[in-house]
Amino acid sequence: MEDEAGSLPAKSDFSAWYNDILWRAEIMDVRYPVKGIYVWFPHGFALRRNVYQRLRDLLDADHQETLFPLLIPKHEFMKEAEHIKGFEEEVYWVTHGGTSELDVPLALRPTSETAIYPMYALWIRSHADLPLKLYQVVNTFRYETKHTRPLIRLREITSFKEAHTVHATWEDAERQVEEAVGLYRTFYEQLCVPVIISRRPDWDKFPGADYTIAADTIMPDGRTLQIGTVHHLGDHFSRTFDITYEDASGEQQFAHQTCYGISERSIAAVVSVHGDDRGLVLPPAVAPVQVAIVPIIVGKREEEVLAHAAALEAELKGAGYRTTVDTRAIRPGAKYYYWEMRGVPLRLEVGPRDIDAGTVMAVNRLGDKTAVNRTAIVEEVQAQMEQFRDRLRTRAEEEMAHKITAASAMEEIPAAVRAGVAVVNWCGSEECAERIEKETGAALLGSDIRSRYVEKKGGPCVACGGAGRPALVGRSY
Ligand code: 5CA
Repeated sequence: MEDEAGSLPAKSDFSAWYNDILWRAEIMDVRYPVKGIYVWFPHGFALRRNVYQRLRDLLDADHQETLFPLLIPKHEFMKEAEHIKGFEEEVYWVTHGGTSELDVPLALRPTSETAIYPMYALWIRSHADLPLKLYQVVNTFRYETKHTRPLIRLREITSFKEAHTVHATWEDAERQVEEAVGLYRTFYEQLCVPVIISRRPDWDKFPGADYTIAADTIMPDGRTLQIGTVHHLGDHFSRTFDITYEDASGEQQFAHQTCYGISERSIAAVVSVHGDDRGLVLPPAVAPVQVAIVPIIVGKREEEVLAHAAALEAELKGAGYRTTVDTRAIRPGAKYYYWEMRGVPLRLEVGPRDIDAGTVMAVNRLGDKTAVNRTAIVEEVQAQMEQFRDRLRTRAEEEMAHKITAASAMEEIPAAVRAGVAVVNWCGSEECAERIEKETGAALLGSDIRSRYVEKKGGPCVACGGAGRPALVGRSY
């Protein structure tokens, strides 16, 4: 086992590291024989379950969960012009039932607006039915033509959380957009993953939306990863699908809508932002195993040590910690390596000497070692977890801050985007965004940046010199 330690590529070679860690830490198996489609290992799935539980808990406060069909009839799918334009190259079609051709071809949902909204038209009658806030966690299919990558760019997105809300007015929907942005912020705070919120340029917004707000994180190689989007749909879809309600004075009105989605990119972010040369580093909130107890067995006191470890496990499990004792007949060093690779936040070592001293050796996944008091173990573990989480968050934030560079001239952009993202002033025109892209090779990702790492001051546009406002320029996944 230990011999393998050297073979996880260094994280500085991010692409190699990422590919390798997914199987070494048993997250995804990429050997499934369909391009862009991968398999969750049980350990990866346990991580997924914990991550999505955080998301569900946040949503369940004022959304209801639902489940809509995977198949969408062609005539519904083709109703909203912008939406079709955005997705037509990405849709998988089911055209046959057995050997007979279907009368109505069926799309595998690339997202579910056109599955959900015809039903919303039936369900919504009056202003009393609003707001309506539903979500589902489903698989969606997109025939991606860009380079596919596990957890990042999938043809079967297995963990698509999509929320679809309906409101009486445009302003109500706008408020919902803000709430959703807040919700995503909280979600990523829990994962200790720093995000930059910005507004996508119009040509990059969701097909059929008024505007799109995105959350991006910066990956170790400096490229950005869009890990959540919130869309104000205005009344585009309600006009198409005839989603109307009777207002207080008895008039029929078109509803206003939002939708917002998160995929397993959230897990790619956790893996990539926190992991290191030794493997995964997982925030306690989502780690499948939070505490790994390693008995140090020497000489005659084996039974005593094992009993001690079992009692420790029982106590921590009782306190709600996902705890395991590693009793395998392998050397402690091999166990350390094994649990480090899987990102376990805290390892507890107990041997005869610790028993005699009334202590337990606590080693967190960042390598901090402390002898803690056995009798107060639950409080000690809680304190250790909080400290670890805070360190993880601070470390991730510092790394992100390092990757953001202000660039006041076009020539400064290439160096800035090699390290991460450039913050430039931009006048808002597509022409200037195109020039930036042409001259620097990096894209204009967003404006109206909301991030404590970015200064809010405007200035002359880096392309045309006209009045500009801060915008993000970078290379994205
Ligand atoms: N209906 C809306 C909101 S649910 C929608 O589909 N929005 S989206 O197209 O922007 O997707 C939501 C999020 O899913 C994106 O922000 C991105 O983080 C993630 N995502 C999109 N395509 C893929 C893909 N092929 N693989 C993995 N994640 C993806």
